[in-house]
Amino acid sequence: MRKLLLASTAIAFGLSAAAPAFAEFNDRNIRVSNGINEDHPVGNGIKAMQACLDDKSGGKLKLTAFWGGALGGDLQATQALRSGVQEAVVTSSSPLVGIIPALGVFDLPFLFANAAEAYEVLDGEFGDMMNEKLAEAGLVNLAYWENGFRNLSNSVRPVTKWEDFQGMKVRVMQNNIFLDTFQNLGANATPMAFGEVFSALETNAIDAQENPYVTIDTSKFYEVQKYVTETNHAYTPFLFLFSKPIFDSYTAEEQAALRECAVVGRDEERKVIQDLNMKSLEKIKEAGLEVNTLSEEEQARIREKSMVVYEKHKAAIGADVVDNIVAKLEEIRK
Ligand code: TF8
Repeated sequence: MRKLLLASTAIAFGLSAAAPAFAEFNDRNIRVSNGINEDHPVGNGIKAMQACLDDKSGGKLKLTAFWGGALGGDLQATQALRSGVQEAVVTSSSPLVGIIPALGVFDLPFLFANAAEAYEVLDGEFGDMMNEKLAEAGLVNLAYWENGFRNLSNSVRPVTKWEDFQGMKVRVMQNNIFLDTFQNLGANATPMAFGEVFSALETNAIDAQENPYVTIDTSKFYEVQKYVTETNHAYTPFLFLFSKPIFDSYTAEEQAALRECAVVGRDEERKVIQDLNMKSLEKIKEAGLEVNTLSEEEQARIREKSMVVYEKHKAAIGADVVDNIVAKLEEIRK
């Protein structure tokens, strides 16, 4: 017994002398701002990311998530990252187009046809190119997480053709491409921060909004809406952004762990969204909303009508960026 004890003590000392555990890691409290609520799949992604970070850093890198816009909206939180006063945010790309015009490429209507092609573009060279532009603006994108395909909800009438958008007061993200897409369909589009949407719908200041089913579910928009149409008009990614000034002050090991674990979190989040999407739709139906789809002809008609938005915004986004993604998508679809 005594021998055994001595032996194991020797091993313990030997180990700690050779390599003090996690010496390259410091205690870090990483605040992660979210506009959506904790029961959104981003919550699952952050849990998976934390488990990965615990492994890699021996519990030294800690994520503290804030939900429901508690640390401010997407844009406000992103500016806090740029000036180095907050560590991280999970945000849609769309409200950031005023800072990085090229991100507007993801707002072009009907750009991606399905999630698989979005993943290929975002997780590949094109996504890396956008990440370089983000870095120039003081933002490190650790990974592209999923927001998802956006669908329209409203409180006035079923929407099954583009004429139904006529005069409808639709909240859009603070972004000119979304504004034009909905004006072009005849809607009365109103840019608004996400945090104001629920009460604007509740008080009928606006009639409609557009977001993926999981957001209509977890942000409880179904409580204040009567109709939903599966429009799939855009796939806007989430970015897991880190403050570049803060990131640059971290050790190489800490940086690598954050990048690797953000990808682990991304995969979990995407998986949970795929599962939850249809469950959220069921919940929306059970809450009494009328759910419509667009006929194939109508889908083609709306898509056709929306193509003017590409030409109109191409120069502002960057002609090279638009041509690049269009060519990439053609290649994927071959
Ligand atoms: C929107 C976005 C938002 C997200 C979230 C608040 O409609 O889709 O749901 O950016 O962070 O503003």
